[in-house]
Amino acid sequence: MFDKNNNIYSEILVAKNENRKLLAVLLDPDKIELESFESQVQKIKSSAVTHIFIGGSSMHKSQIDQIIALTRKSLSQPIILFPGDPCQISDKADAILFLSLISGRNPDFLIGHQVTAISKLENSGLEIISTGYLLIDGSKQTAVETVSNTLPMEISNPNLIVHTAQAGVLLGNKLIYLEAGSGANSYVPAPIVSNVSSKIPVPLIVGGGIKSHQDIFKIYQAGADLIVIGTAFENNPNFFDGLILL
Ligand code: 1GP
Repeated sequence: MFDKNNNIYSEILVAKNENRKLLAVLLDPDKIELESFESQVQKIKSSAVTHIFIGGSSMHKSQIDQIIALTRKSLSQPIILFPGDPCQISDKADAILFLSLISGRNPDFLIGHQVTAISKLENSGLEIISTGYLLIDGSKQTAVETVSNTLPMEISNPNLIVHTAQAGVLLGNKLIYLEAGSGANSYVPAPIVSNVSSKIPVPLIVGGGIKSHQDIFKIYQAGADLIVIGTAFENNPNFFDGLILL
């Protein structure tokens, strides 16, 4: 049996309807040093972060359960898996972005890993949120591109990006995620975010290469409902200081 509750998704929908912006911090278990993790958690605690995403592109499971336990001890935000591979699924989280890499044409990342994941998801209690995931060129080869063996979509063809997002919604995805890749040199351009946002009824997540508060507000203004920050916080534990959401 799959968990039928959709509390986390419902809250994201409510926030979208109220035009309340959401912010996720991405914690990559392979990059976390357990010794310094508690101080990172305290920084998140005093920040505007609304959701915790856990995951990465690497194939190693490493310390996911432990990271979730430490996170849950101090933080009340929902913990959502953002897995690069089924081995990163942990039933200790609250929900999972059930991703399909719809920008690519690699069947493993469109349906293969999803099928493999079922035995772990069934009876896990995780809220499962189907998410159409689009990798967009961020001027740097990123881990998603390497691991998935797919090319990012060119920003010179915005119509194809919009149509892909629309097709993702028609296929039943409840979220669309525009991803420039972790550590991208450039984030998804605001006009593309705006174009996609105006054409889809579901909440829009944007991440990859967002490095300043100014970038964050620009992308919110363009229509993102939830922004994901990974590298900027890894590089600077004070990154969220002074950031107040709209
Ligand atoms: C990656 O969108 C996330 O999947 C976050 O990217 O690490 O560049 O913030 P950054």
